[in-house]
Amino acid sequence: MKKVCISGSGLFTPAESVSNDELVLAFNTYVERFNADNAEAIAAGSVTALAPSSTEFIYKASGIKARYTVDKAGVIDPDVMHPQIRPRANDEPSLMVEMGLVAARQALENAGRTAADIDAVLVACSNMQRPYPAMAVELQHFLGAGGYGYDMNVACASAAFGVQAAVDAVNSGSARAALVVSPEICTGHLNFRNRDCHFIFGDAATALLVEPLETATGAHRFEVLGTRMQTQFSNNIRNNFGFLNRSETPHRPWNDVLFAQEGRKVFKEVVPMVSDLLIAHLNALGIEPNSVKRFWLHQANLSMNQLIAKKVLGREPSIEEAPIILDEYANTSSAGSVIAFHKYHQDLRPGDVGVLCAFGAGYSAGSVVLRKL
Ligand code: CO8
Repeated sequence: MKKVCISGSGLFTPAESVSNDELVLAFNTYVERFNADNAEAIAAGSVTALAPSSTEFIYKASGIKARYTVDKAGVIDPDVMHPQIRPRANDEPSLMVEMGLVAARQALENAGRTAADIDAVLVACSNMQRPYPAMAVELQHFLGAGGYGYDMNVACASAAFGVQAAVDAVNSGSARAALVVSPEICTGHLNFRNRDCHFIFGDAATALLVEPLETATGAHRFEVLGTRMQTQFSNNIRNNFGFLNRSETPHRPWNDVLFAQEGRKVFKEVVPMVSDLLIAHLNALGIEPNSVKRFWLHQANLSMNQLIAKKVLGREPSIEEAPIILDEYANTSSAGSVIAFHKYHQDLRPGDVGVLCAFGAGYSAGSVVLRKL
């Protein structure tokens, strides 16, 4: 088996950020209007009054302070409450590809590579802009790469599963080098009128380059010591959007084809699943958890990350050991753990071990153990 490494990473961050205060103002304006418009029915008991959201709750419950979005104006307009995106002609790059290209080019540059050096492009993310042609094939085209591309969706764990597929492809020789690109426009699938989840997600795109260790030349290379993936069916995080929506009779209500979750159940069930996975994976590789210098964890909830790291280490993690980006980015689904990796890997020393770990709907979880060269 060839030794394989991650030799470069890239990140695209949208220009506009929405603070909790701005988001809550839009939500509460919508709530006041709804309650005023339905005052009689609320008084008669046939409609339930909506409750306001709060900045304090959002930060305390999740650790999120802000999120980036592809369109701030639409998200914070109480009459709209979703991003508004210009429809593009078929020969223009789609928005997801435009975001993915920035991250992909940066990953190539950081690895000292060009598009000519790769022959696999995997677009691995939760939210695909369309079913076909594959986003990956479009990205491959605009990047100018040869070989092949395909899309894969394992929700928030997509990037970890993408790394495993890329490692397998490079190992087996089916690709010389492979890019794993995770463009996420989560705000497009978020119900900004649902108090339970209106604050959770943001938009971003990431990329990782996977290539043989022997020939990699990037300044920050990480040998892939092992990958381990796990899935377990759950309806606690669900999105019913799909091509059969048109045919379902009667039609589902619009809010049933957006993101929905039972947040508390997810928290309780995913923490043990992920910590057990990490402990077992490190054990199998003969690595003592306390010798791991960094955990680049999926970024959904601050307390969840702290608890997972605590279960793995047997003590509280420091912020350096398990860095947090969700205060600034919120949950960017598959991009989250890679954003943490991208921003917090340059200080590691040769020999240091780190774990990239992503988890989410499915349930799905993936662990990628890395050693700095
Ligand atoms: N403002 C004020 N109060 C609120 C608000 C709000 N915005 N929302 C809820 N409350 C109230 C509730 O009504 C409740 O009141 P009461 O106690 O009177 O019943 C109280 O606050 C507590 O509510 P919760 O129990 O819901 O609050 P939690 O402490 O559980 O926090 C969280 C909610 C933050 C959602 C938390 O449960 C959490 O983060 N859980 C983990 C979720 C998670 O990790 N999910 C992963 C999802 S990502 C994924 O895999 C899918 C990817 C797909 C991407 C699609 C993009 C759209």
